[in-house]
Amino acid sequence: MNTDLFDRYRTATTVAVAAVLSFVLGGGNTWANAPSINVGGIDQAGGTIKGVVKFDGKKAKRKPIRMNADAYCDKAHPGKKAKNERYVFGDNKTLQNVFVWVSKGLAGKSFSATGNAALDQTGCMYVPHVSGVMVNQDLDILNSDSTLHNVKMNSSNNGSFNEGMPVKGMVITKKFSKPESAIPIRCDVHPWMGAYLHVVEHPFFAVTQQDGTFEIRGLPAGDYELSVWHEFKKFAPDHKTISVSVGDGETKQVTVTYGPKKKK
Ligand SMILES: [Cu+2]
Repeated sequence: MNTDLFDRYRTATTVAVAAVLSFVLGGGNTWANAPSINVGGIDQAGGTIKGVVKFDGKKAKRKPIRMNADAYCDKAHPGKKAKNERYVFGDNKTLQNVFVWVSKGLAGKSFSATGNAALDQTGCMYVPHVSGVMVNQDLDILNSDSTLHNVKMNSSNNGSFNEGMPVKGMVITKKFSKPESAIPIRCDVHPWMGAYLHVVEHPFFAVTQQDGTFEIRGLPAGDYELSVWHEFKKFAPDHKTISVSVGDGETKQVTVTYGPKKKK
């Protein structure tokens, strides 16, 4: 997958935001969920939650995606075909693309986003496949492909849109005024393209990497509940919420294990 352009774009955004935040806050990394989401207003001295999401079960085989309906897309993956991202496992029984967020404990506190989040269309895939933005944070949707994509979001709380993006390098910017879990994003031109966007009232969320890890930094000291989401409804977590308390400068470690959902 060609992610060069996205990486450059992301790096540029990150550097710009880091510069602004360094000026305002006196240096250091101040976003909770680098690299794709940059947010402000986070207390550097706060607590950290580190975690890993495991997968206990038989790893289902990921199917290669047939992109031959569009020669551009097909050629974008020479040799190795892109695979369906509905479930992505790591080598060590881990699960990628689990969205983790603080679902309780921040009532009465307000946070504002600094910098834009980004969603790229590259190699006829969405990158990242699962991501989060803050309420009212700008989301830049980029087309890095020399082919037509249309971005269709059907949201329950934030309205819907469907816009064509015919030109490479085109960017459209959207924002979402209400919290919402897992807004599906689709492209009508390429039926295999799919992504999910979560809209959160604060910056304390993360998406698991392929090794299952995630990290939420800069939390004000306090008692919290974390929630987890994964798109494949045949999987279920051992606990949907996790209670965790952090103090200033403290790091807590949590583990969540997904497995095949038990039949009722
Ligand atoms: Cu498309």
